[in-house]
Amino acid sequence: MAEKAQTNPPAPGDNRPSLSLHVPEPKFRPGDAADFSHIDIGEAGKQPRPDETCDPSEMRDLAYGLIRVLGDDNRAHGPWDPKLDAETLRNMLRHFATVRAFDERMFRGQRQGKTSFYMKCTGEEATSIATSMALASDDMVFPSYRQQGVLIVRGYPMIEMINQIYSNKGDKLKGRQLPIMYSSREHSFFTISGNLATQTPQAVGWAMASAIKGDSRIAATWVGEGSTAEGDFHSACTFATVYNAPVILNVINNQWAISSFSGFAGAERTTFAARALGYGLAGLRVDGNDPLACYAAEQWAANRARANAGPTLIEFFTYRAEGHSTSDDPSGYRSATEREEWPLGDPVNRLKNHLIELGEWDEDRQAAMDLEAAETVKKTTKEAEANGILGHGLHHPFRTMFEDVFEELPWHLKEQAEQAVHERKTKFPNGLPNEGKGA
Ligand SMILES: Cc1ncc(C[n+]2csc(CCOP(=O)(O)OP(=O)(O)O)c2C)c(N)n1
Ligand SMILES: [Mg+2]
Repeated sequence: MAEKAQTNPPAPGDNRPSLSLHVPEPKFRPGDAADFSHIDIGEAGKQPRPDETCDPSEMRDLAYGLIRVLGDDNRAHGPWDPKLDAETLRNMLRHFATVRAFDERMFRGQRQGKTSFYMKCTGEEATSIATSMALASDDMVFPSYRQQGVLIVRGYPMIEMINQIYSNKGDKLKGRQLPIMYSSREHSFFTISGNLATQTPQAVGWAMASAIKGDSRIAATWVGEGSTAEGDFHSACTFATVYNAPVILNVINNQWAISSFSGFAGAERTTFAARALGYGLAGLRVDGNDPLACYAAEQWAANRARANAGPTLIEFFTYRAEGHSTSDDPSGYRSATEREEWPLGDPVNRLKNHLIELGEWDEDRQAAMDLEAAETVKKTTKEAEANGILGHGLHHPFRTMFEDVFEELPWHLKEQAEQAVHERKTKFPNGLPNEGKGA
């Protein structure tokens, strides 16, 4: 009897099969040899490019295939070739070099204790740099935390980024945001939130407001594939399609959400681009490591939005080449050979090789560009360090944590502020160790 109660089998005479649950498991774990031969990456240049105003039902296959422009021969192929001139391609390559150098230095800075946290975008650079180059500089962007490339493209001063990462006295956000959660109204860059996917309905709402006002600016948002499992993302898709909002929903499928593989967000069942179909949205699936394909897809979606032809959901299929953040060690949960076996290569090398193939670039110029990028980042880091680094006390004064929320501070917060400052002075009459002019 006791056993029966524990296993809860079907009642006697009931021949219905017992139900079972599927729990996704990644294909490879540490120690396994990764093998991506099951992934059909298709051929560059083979995907059709429909008119930007076409009905989503006419472009169904584009949600399941992979739009690719750069072939193994390093040449651009097919109707999605954005036909960018060499100067623009070199400019894109320079942004790549800058972001890579920046990521390297900030990661090292975290290890040296200059900041508490950093996140790299290694391998995914094209999904923010090439895409944002295809937008107008005043289109409103609602990024996630791995789109530092957008700020670099928009010319946001690098020192402001580092001041924010160091939470120092130059930090315009006054240390109130986690490092890398930038914000710049002047660069039409919405404040990054750590609460995953909240930016997606915000982007759609902004796009709706832009249309209501009769403005010409569109909105674009970036969200990780893992975050598409959040309810916010689905609300965003519903509002976008219902009101035909001028918005682009960029889904960055880097196949991992910290240590959870993309299967937990639905990747075993269908593509992320295919989600678009259920909502009646235009859906594109793109080789996210192909800078030309990324540019072309974003440009297509921007043209569509500007023509009031509707929103687009774009899945960029890519791979998170490094750890999730400085707090993560991927060797604990995924195969070490995934990065080298990943079939879509490295976006920086692919663009570089394309320019070399065109006779517009060479390895010496690349080495000089990489060096210059590293020097610029180093110099700017030194400048930012003069404003303080983590724990050196050169942060915004302690009491400022009570400011900037209310136009006039309510009495109870005034009391709390006074009490907090008083207690701090009592406890640390000479200031905190290493503290500058705080409190
Ligand atoms: C609502 C919410 N849930 C969980 C977290 C913790 N968290 C931070 S990043 C992350 C993984 C997100 O993965 P993905 O959306 O694929 O983006 P990626 O990091 O790969 O760029 C999680 C679970 C969070 N910040 N917010
Ligand atoms: Mg991810």
